[in-house]
Amino acid sequence: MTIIVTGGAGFIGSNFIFHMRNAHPEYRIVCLDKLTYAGNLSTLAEVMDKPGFRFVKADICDRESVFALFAEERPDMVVNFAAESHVDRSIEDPGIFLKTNILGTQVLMDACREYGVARYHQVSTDEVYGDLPLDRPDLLFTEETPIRTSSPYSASKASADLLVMAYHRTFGLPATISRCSNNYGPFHFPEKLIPLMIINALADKPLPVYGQGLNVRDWLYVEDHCRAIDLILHKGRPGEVYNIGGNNEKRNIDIVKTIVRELGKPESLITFVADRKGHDLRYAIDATKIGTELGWQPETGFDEGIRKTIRWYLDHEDWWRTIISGEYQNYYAKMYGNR
Ligand code: NAD
Ligand code: TDX
Repeated sequence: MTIIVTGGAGFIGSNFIFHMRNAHPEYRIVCLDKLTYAGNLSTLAEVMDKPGFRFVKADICDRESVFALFAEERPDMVVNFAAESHVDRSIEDPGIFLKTNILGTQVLMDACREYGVARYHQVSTDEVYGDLPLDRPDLLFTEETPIRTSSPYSASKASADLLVMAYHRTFGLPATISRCSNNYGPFHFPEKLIPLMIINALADKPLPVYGQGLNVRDWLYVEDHCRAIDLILHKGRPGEVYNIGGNNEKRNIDIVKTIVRELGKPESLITFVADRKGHDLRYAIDATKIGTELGWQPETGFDEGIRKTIRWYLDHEDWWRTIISGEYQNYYAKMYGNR
């Protein structure tokens, strides 16, 4: 069994590679990644020279390179994590989101068709459903919830999902889609809420909470997401969408207060800053389908998961210090300088 994992040098893709090597040590895993600002080879250090693993630096939009890799590897399955993934960046510069997230998906699916790949899995997001009101806790996203996107990022992910369904129906591509809620855990890039707050708090820097911090996200420990994708690959039905979520809704302000408390830092570090444009109010996933059909349930509760995550950042300072030492400083100044 050979699986091509795109975007495997990023947060969830790398965790997925580690999961698959544990769960299926006999599989060959080929990671295809462009190594954008979000991709780091140091993340894959522990598997880099191991048998059964290969890293290839390439862009999923580069048809020639992608087809050449498929011709060489003849993969049985492809899992596409490669994407521009940060909402704030998509508000600054949407173009690259459309290119990578939509056209890159097309290239991968064309290669799957050409080489008769048995399963293409698209890693999507709950953000394709738009948002839910804060005062209706009874409402959740199901797989039937209409697509209604808010940001250029979510619009690009939704476009890719529509294309995947079109390739399934028109060409019979054996494709599945998963739509997961917010992940957290090791190797999360420090532009995202949880790692950014951990790293700023450790340096006693201001903790920039957008608006009043009342927006709600449904947090899932990354390993639970990886297990769900593994199950969908092996037991999911082609043409189906599976929601994945943690049943763990939290307001941003409560997440930040938890981090501050765990690190023994003062709440006075919390700074309310200008809100994100078009900021989605609340995400909440109904994961009944994957529970009933495939027997998946989240295993790591939030209290345990956030402690493990904070511990990981304390123990892996080299990893994040390298990341925040370069271009990240320009990004931070641009995004937060006048906020
Ligand atoms: P990430 O930004 O940490 O990693 C993305 C990876 O893709 C990086 O290694 C990057 O180098 C690579 N990449 C980017 N453009 C590429 C290209 N053109 N060709 C090849 N590689 C490219 O992202 P993440 O948080 O790990 O998210 C992975 C996937 O999961 C994305 O598709 C995202 O939409 C989805 N998702 C993320 C979350 C979350 O909470 N982080 C939740 C649901 C879904
Ligand atoms: O500095 C910050 N301050 C703040 O208040 C940052 C970076 C974020 N926030 C808020 C915005 C959101 O309400 O925290 C919440 C979480 O923000 P992000 O970490 O940027 O995640 P989100 O926008 O919810 O999107 C994430 O989940 C869905 C991932 O980045 C996406 O890739 C995934 O599809």
